Amino acid sequence: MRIAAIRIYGVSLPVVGGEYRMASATNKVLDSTVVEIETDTGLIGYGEVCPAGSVYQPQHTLGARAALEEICTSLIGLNPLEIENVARAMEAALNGSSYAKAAIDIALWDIAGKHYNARVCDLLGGAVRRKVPSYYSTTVMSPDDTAALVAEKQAEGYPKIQTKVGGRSLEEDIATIRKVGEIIRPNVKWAVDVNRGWSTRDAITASRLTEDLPYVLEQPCNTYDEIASIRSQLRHPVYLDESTEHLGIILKAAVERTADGFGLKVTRLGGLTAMRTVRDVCHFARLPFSCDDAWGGDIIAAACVHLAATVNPTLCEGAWIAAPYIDGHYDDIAGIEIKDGWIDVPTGAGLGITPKQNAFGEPIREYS
Ligand code: 0XW
Ligand code: MG
Repeated sequence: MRIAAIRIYGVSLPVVGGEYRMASATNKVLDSTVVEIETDTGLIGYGEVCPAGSVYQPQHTLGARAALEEICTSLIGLNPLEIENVARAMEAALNGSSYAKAAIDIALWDIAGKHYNARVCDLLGGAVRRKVPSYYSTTVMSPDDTAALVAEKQAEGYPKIQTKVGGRSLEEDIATIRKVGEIIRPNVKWAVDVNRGWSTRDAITASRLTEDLPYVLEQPCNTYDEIASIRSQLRHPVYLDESTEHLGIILKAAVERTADGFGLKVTRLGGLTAMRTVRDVCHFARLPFSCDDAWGGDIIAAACVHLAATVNPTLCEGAWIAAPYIDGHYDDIAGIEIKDGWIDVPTGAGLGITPKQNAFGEPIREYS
């Protein structure tokens, strides 16, 4: 089997509810990039990368598309089942931009699943369950609004809630944490995600002033080094998210015990192949992690869910997907949805997603 053509689509995903606010950025519309790989046997695989704007992390939409422009021509004619060989060809064509290569990598796993008539989770080692936990992530809001939304979402059945803070006064952040602390149920996991928004001083202060509350502190400061330097002064477990740019950081954090877990992004780490290794490292180090991406539709959501299905449940922090903030699906029948806070693992071969006719409009680039 050979790669016969690669088509790139740009898909605009307006945020339901108007905007998604984090400490680092507020987004109203997210621009996703869908990769469609067609083989000479007629099999088609899909991948997707959708950074959450251009400030959340160094990855951004136009960067992904420029990187794909550098890479795609050299992949025509390669065997898509030889995922490592295709990865080598991508490395030979372009240094870095793992997040763009991730979209190709995901499409290759989709093709492999369809070829071997297996789900991507089966190829990744096997699913340990039929549905995976998700978590609800609030946007930065007032203390009362945040607490009201958290109450609603935990009543819906979400096993984990992530509350966003940062990008405003520390007093309001602390008041928000306290309000949520009044209503969060003991059996619901809780992360406070600062999205890089606090100085080391703010992080130490906020953690100490709320030390009675049972949350995990996610990416409090901008860099790994900042977080490592205050780690022993914090009163809460620490998860790294934006700092996890590559496997090396995960290894370092595991060895130095700088983090108690991770919020991971499949495309930032380089796709499902890289995430399989990261998963195994986290299993070995007994560090919990989530299987998320920054944003995107059914394709990236399916990739996250397949991966999460293979994670040891005691270490699985869930799969976050953007579906609650997106109107409609690429696949109206098997599109990925959250039901009562959990997500069914797709049952079809590959990613299990069949995009409807014209789901992405006309391609913006085509290589053959
Ligand atoms: C909640 N997320 C998974 C979605 C947004 O892109 C931010 C991200 C996070 O945890 O930082
Ligand atoms: Mg995060």
